[in-house]
Amino acid sequence: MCGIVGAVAERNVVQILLEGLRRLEYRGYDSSGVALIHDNALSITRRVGKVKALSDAIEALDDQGTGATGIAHTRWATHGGVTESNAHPHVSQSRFAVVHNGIIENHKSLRDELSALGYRFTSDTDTETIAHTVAELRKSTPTLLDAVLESVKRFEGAYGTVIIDKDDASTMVVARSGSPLVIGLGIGENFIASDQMALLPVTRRFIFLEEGDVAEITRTSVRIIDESGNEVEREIVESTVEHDAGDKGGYRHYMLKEIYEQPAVVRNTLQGRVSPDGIGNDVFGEGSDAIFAKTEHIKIIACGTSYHAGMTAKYWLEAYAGVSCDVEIASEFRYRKSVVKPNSLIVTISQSGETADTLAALKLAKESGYMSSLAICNVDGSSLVRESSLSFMTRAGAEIGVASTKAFTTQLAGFLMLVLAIGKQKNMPKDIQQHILSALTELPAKLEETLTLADEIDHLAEEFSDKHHSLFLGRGDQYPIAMEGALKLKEISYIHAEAYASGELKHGPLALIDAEMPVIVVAPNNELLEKLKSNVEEVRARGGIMYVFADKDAHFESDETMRVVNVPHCLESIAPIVYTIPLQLLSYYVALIKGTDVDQPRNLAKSVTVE
Ligand code: HGA
Repeated sequence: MCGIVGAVAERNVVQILLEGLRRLEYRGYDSSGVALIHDNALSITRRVGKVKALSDAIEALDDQGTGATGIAHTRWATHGGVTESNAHPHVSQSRFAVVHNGIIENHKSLRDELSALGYRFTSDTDTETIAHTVAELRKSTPTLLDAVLESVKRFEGAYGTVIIDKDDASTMVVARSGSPLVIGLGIGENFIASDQMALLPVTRRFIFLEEGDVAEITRTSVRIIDESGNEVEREIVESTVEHDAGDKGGYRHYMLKEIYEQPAVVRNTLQGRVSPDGIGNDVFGEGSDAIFAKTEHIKIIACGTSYHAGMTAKYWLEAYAGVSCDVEIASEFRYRKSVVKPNSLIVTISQSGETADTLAALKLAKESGYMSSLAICNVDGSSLVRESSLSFMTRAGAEIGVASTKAFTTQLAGFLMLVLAIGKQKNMPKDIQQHILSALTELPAKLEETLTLADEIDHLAEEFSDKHHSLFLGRGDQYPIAMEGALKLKEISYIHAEAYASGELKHGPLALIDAEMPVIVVAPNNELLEKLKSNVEEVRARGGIMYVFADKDAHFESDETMRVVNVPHCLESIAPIVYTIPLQLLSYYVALIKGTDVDQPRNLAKSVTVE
């Protein structure tokens, strides 16, 4: 999604801003731009396409981009097409420049009001209303900070925004409501960004702004006004994030690197939390065991891949720990009236911890009377973690590929630990506990073994090169894995893929089966195997071509209608995690053949900070 970087310094900040944008590139965007103040003049450069196009354009300028105060942006369009005039920064009165992440929902009425006052709009974006509103209110306020404090009262929707004024290069003013912003503290210079990742080359000291905060940032000072209008001090956090966005570690794509990192990051996620003897105390945060003892129901809220992790967890929590659980898409939950069951725990899942819909759902859940909240997240210090009572870090490390891989498998490992932690409080049968402990102990090695299927899957992928549609089938806790497999294929190869619980085949999708519609089946050797085999026969009888990822003991044989890939045998509870790997590899190799942009697929963005 959109990225913001800003700086007030004594030195020229243009390269800092461009490097910041490069570090946010992985999130997906369509255009970018920079505004710099130099000698009381504002210079704006914007380009459609990659940041490289922007940096080339800046290099070609007479002064090659000069300014000690500046703001920069990568845009993922929500309002207005992908054009240079819609790219940020937007400017009012040749004086105020604005970058913005989010959506100003009342932009139409603001546009009408401002146009009536004589402001001329040069873009189709909602963002331009911020620039003109600030310009208008600056006329009647003593400082830019005051003008922004007045302006935000008029905005409805979500924003993280940064505003500079060419007549006062000493200051930038920022406002956060529903879209994250972090202040980076330097020595004699200060920065702003939508993600600390952008500022790691210049500082490791950060202030995370909270909802409703407006801040005035100069080279040597930071003033923060909270949503009640009080000046507040916020904690300075020393970042521990280690990340070099430029490092693919010898792999062709970040996605492939991240697929191969899974054994190691799953091992990290388990480290010190679970041993062959059992799960540690309060692994999900201080007081978590006491909360789990009282928990009678779990509500899981998430989006996209994280939602599939939640769906898998529902099968596990109910089957193994005997705790009732339901799972809901955040964007649905946040806009409907729902009933809170007694002693319910809300569990949110998000790789970035900044997913707008999930954050809004958490806010609603807290207001609706859930007993407590737990965030399963990959980014420490993120909004979701800060706003939840309990948290569990997945330790997947920075995930750069837009299509999530290692974040998903570490979320699943986290959920199996949650089963153990809750089960411990609920007298889960010893044999189930022992099974999960043994399964988690063997998990990293099983993932490593499964990755050796890469070459076989690479060959298989060739058969997908001319396909436009596909069907993924699974049963039980493999149904969400089939959904995740279909999502991966859609995301990066642009092949239409649907997933079905295979028992649903005859209720509709069977009508689609023919030789042009590959059917991908996940078939571990579990108690549903015979049922699944019947579904496979139904597909075969209708001339379908199948690709079956199966346990050797499931006894599937390759023939002219079926290609079988034998997945290493594993204990049942970890099978969903193990079977995720071949589906990730399949989508990756199909995307390679299709020649798509694997790490930044079209139209998609990482860290979905708009709803
Ligand atoms: N609404 C603005 C910004 C979009 C955004 O935040 N995307 O992540 C626009 O369309 O320019």
